[in-house]
Amino acid sequence: TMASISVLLVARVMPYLEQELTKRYNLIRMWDYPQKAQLLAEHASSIRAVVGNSGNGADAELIDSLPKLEIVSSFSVGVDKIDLDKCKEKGIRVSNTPDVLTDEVADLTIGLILAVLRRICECDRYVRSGKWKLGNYKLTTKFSGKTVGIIGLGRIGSAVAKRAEAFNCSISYYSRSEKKDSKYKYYPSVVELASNCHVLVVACPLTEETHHIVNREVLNALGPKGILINIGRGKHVDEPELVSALLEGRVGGAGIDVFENEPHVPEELFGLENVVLLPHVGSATVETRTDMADLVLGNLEAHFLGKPLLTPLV
Ligand code: 8YV
Repeated sequence: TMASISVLLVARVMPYLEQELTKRYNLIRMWDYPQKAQLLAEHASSIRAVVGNSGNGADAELIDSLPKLEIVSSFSVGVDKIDLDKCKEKGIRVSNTPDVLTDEVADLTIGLILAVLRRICECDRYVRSGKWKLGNYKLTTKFSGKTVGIIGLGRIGSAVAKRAEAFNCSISYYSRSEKKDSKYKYYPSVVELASNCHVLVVACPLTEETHHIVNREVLNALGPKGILINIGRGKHVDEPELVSALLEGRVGGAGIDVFENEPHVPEELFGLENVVLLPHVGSATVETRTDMADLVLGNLEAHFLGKPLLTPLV
C-alpha cells in the first residue's frame, strides 16, 4: 500500500488536502520540526515526494538533502519556488495545477479591475462609516471600452483577455514572442504596452527574466490615468517603486493580490483610496482549491502507480 510512502508537506494547505495526504501516505509536516536538521535526520532517507505551494516548494538545498525524492507535486500553477533545473538534473518529476484555476484567477482579475476603477471597496467603507449622509461619493472611472494590456498571454492572460472583450475592451499584450494567431495587438516591450493601455495586468510566470518586469520605467509609462493589476507574483513588480509611484500619483491606481514579501504589505498603501489589497486569493475558492488538491493527489497516485502524471511539468 502507499501508506508506507513518506511524503513531505512543506506548506500549510487546505484541510481537505492535508487530510487526504494523511490518509494515503506517511505524511511528514515540515512545521512539526522546529529544526529542519531534526526532520532530515529522522526522515531524509525515506521521503519520496514533496508537496508545496506558491509560498514554499523545493529549492536546491532541500532537493539535495532528499536522496530518495522522486516527485514534487505543487499545490499551485506557479512553480517559481521549485528548482526545476535541479529536478530535471536528478530525474525528479514535477507536477502543478494548471487549467483548473484559470477561470477562477481570471474572474478575480476582472473583479479587481472593477474594484479599483469604480472604488467598490472604498464605496463600501463610505457607506459603513456613515459618510454618505454628508453627500454622494465622487464620480469614478469607467472600465468598459478601455484598453487592457496583458503581460503574458498564457492560460490566465488569455482568459482575462476573453473576459475583458466581453466588456468591449481592446486587448493588447506583451510576450517574449508575438503569438501569430492572436487577434490582440502585440507590443515587443512592456514599456510600450504600458504606454498604450489603461489597465496593465501581470499574468506571466515568475522567472529570472520576468523578475521586476514592472519597474519604475514601466510604471511611469503606465502613467497617472493607468492602473496596475497584479495577480501573478509579488516579485513581478518592484514594490518600493510601485509604492512611490502611487504615493506620487505617477500611477492612477493598483489592484494587488500578491506581494514581494507575503504576508507583509507596505503600510504606505493602506491609506490610498485608489488601491485594492487582497491576501493572495486568486484561486482561493472551495471549488477551485478542491480541484487543485485533487490534481496534487492524482499526480502523486499516478506516479506511485507507475502511470503518466496528470499535469506533468518535468
Ligand atoms: C495559490 C497560486 O496561492 O496557483 C498558484 O500559483 O499562487 C495560487 O493558486 C497557491 O496555489 C496556494 O498557495
